[in-house]
Amino acid sequence: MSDESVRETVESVESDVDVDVVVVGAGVAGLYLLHRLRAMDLSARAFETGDDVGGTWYWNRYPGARCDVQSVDYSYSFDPELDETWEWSERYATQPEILGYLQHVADKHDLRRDITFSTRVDGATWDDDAASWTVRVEPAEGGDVEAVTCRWYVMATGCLSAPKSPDVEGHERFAGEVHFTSRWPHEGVDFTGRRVGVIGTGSSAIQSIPIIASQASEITVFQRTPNFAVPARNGPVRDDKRREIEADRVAYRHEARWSPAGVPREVPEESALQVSAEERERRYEEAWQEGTIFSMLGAFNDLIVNAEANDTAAEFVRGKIRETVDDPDTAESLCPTDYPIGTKRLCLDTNYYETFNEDHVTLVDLREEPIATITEAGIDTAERSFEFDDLVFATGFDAMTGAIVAVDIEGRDGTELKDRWADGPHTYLGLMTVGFPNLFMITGPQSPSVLSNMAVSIEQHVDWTCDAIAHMRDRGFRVMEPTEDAERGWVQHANDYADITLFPRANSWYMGANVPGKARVTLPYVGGVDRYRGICDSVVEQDYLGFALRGLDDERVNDGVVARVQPDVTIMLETMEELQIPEIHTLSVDEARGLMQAMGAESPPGPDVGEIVDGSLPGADGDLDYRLYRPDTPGPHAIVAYFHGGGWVLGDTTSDDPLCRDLCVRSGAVVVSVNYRHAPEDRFPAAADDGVAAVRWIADHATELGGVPGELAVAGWSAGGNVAAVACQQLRDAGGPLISGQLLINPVIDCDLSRASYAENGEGYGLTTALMSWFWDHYADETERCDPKASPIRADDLSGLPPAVIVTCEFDPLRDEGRAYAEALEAAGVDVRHISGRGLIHTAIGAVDVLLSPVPYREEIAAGLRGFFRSPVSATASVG
Ligand code: N01
Repeated sequence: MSDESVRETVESVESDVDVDVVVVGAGVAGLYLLHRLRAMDLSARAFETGDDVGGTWYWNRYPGARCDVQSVDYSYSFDPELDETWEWSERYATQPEILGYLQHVADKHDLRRDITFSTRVDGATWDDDAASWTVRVEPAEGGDVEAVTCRWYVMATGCLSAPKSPDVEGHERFAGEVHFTSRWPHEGVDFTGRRVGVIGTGSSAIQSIPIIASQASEITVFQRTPNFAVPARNGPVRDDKRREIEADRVAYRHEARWSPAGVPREVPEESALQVSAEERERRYEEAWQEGTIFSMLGAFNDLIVNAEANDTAAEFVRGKIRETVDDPDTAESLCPTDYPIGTKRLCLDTNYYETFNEDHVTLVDLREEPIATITEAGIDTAERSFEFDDLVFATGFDAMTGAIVAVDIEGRDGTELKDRWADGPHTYLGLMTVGFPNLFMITGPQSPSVLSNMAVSIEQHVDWTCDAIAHMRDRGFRVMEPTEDAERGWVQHANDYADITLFPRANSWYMGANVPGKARVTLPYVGGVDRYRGICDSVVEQDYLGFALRGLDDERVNDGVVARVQPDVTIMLETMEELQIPEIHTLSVDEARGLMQAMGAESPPGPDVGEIVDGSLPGADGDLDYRLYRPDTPGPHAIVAYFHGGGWVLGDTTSDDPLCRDLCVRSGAVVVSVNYRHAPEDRFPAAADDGVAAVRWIADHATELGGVPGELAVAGWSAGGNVAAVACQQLRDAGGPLISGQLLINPVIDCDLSRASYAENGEGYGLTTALMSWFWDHYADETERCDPKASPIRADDLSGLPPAVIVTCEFDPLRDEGRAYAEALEAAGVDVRHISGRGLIHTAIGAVDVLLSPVPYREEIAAGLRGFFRSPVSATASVG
């Protein structure tokens, strides 16, 4: 399109609406958005229910309200002058100071002229033909509804702005004063000499209770779930922090943008379980003294993914609570025990726990005596009646989605957003949602938002949104919308990430669990600001991957899914790249073996089994070592003859140790891992012949190995899967022994390296095409490779083989041959269970205690193994 025609299109695009962009909300997000839009020469109107700017900081005026991220970090970075001239009086500024800052920004950039205050947006409807939104606004106190049309509609409504309705029986009955922390009177409340009841013990309550207690004659705190709080240690901005920022402001802000939480800090490399108890205690104490919400959870790298590690931090904080609170019963009630620390928002406190040592402060543990009803005079619990002058509801918010679905947003074909999200939010990148074109959300669900420094996430979302609008405008597109695949993929990725963390274990507002009837899903994206920013950038670099763009007579659909590899697999691949591990196919065989052994020594050992016995058995041409893993349940057990991976070149009885332990524990079977002969010393068909000989010997010696005669499966991973598959064919042809089943995990099944999975995954996912060629070259001559003893899929007859469990992984070059074998076996009448590892790579299943995303597959594999056997087999223990 020529520049001239682009301009004409743009003009015609823009002239048919009242305003280019409607923005809902004039908080931190709305203000910056207005500033950006103005710089882009777009007309914009923001509507704000409050009578001034500030959003969260306008409404949350309860005593003690402060930010829990240091103010030097929780501030805009877009205006260097502002950054240099605004002085924060404290590390954690009070609500009035933060509000003053936002008012100053609005004044400095003359933003108020684009904002209509005291106005509520109560609906918005998309018109597909006109490619515009009609937004209905009305005065906050009621009055005539105005309709405003716009091309782009942005919800900058905040994540914690829709107060949760008070879901306590009888709440409307109370005759005294009622206050909500989220809607505090502007003139403040004087509690001097009054009897106050506070419901809730989240951040708002934890900040306000000590201050209310300093005024009230009596204060009673009704606690349903205790929270973890660490001391804020507020005071002037610390010199070291100030120096760090002033040394290089640009670099500091850059580091924040590319950090996991949006605040520069070192990322820990060690597990809490890797260090001594003394060292752990020392680091937690250091974190406790630091006074930030990031220090405690950032003390080690696994506190939010490993329950055992997490409990060390939780116990440290419980210890502090017990130390601080004099009355042991009250201290115990204040100790959270039923969710991991950090999976409910960690609170930052000033004298919260100390407050409970004062005589006029009472804690009521609602788990022991639930509220029966609120009465005219106060609160009746199951045990007692309380009378109050004031009731404070610190009961929280309908977080992340509440403020968005509070507006009746009607997308294409009349679909209501609240209906589409009834089972939880569906978004692409937390920015847009299918069926609602040109609707952007700033820090929407499934973006890092509340798990990060909001100021950093807001700027990133505003920038991304403005860049997307500019992209459309400059190319004459009027409509932008994610594709269904892209959105489905993102929701999957966000859920996959949450599932490898401990977040789902808490009934938190992160999970939507605080609002009765709300769908339970992890609302924020847990992968971190840095990773998320990288993904958003890569979507743009890939020409807006996952979006459909439509102009007047032009449509471009760039369908696709971003972040398909499982999150922990991605992290593992990144770590391997950072370590610059040499590519095996560039090494000599000895070097490769040395490298594999060194890497194996670094791996976690896998779960404990009942017993490990090393021995040897006769192979096809000499003795072979084996290692036997026995469950800790009474035998005899079914037996699995196992063959390790390593491309017929690498590996030994110990190289698949973690996987063998895992198979043993989960399946309840004895696993005998046999070290067959390796190439290039012993080339084809040595490994295949050894496999057959070993299975025969194990079958013959089942009783003495502690097995049940006749209950024998054959299993293997990678080249070991090849050995296992070949053994099944050979033994079928030889007339026995009878094999109960074959478990082939990412098996090598064919010498053809031209399948699509090689083209797709032959580089960058661990096992490469070059390495597979290296393995084949060492193992077999070209002329031998099509022999079914090397490429079992090429056997003339696949009927009569044992039932099979075949595992393939999405990002494995060997994926398609495994799938093809599963299909071929099935076509030949063999009972086949095909387990397809979504988002996994070749080495994922075996990375026991390294990767969590394959756990459900390991469980399914073990179930498949158990299904091979006639006698009941039970798993010995639960493994993570
Ligand atoms: O709300 P919350 P909040 N009966 O949901 C209890 C941010 N913030 O306003 O846990 C009895 O955390 C509820 O109990 P339970 C920050 O991100 C930041 O305090 O559901 N109790 C809980 O104890 C924070 O996380 C700052 O069992 C009921 C409390 O009410 C988020 O806002 C300051 C109840 C609600 O706690 C929300 O914090 C303040 C019922 N029916 C807030 N219903 C900063 O420092 C609810 N509860 C920046």
